[in-house]
This record gives sequence, C-alpha cells and structure tokens, in this order.
Amino acid sequence: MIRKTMTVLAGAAFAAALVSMPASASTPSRGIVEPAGDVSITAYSDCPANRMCIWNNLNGGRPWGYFAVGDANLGAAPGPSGLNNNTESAWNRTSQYWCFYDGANYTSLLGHIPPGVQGNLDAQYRNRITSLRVCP
Ligand SMILES: [Ca+2]
Repeated sequence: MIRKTMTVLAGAAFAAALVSMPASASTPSRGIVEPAGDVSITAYSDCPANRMCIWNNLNGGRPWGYFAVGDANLGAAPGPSGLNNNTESAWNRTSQYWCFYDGANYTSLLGHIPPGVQGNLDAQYRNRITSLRVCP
C-alpha cells in the first residue's frame, strides 16, 4: 500500500477541515484531507455524483460507503458497516460542506471537507469518524 504523509493546509471558514487542499488554496486553516497526488485513485471512481463518499483505506481503498445527507452513528445499523472509526479517505461530490465528528450524534467535531475535495484524511483524523452530515 502506498502511504503519503504530506499535509497541506486547506482554505475555508470552518474551524478545521478534514481534507487538506492544494497549497494554492487561500486563507489557510486546518484541513483533514490530503490531495490524491500521483497515487492510485482507481476506487474513487465508484463514488456517485452528489454524494459524500468515505473509504476504510487510503486512496479510496475499499470497503467504503456513501451518503446523501449523513449518518448519526456509523457504529449502528442501519448504514454502512465497518466504517465507524475506520475512515481514511474521502471524496465530497456534493455542492455543500460536510462536517465530520469523532462522536455519535454529531458530537466532538473533527472538521469539514469542502465541496469537490478528494483525498486522504490527515493522519490525525484517520480512523476516528463516527458521524457525518452536511454542515449545519
Ligand atoms: Ca470516533
């Protein structure tokens, strides 16, 4: 498995971003995703349009799940199993910011992923997400 450790700051108005954006982004703030770069991105192509997709492994590595509005607890059924505290990469194919939380029911905010951003979560945010939603 290819692992990247590069961290890039993200530009956004939120307290923290889950995904880092390219260095050219303005208004630095903390990001939680790294750019995909030149690593394999084959699995990213599974992500449907207008959905927030998350993967258990880096670089869009399966298994994975996708969401239209969010999930209050990845550890509870119904919903994608195995994703709780087990997300390492993501792609926001929606037009809205998504917020990600360490706790269930949208508690302990980790940060956000801006529209269109795809990449690996910054190392500090990997394997922690328990709930997610379109940012309120
Ligand atoms: Ca968690």
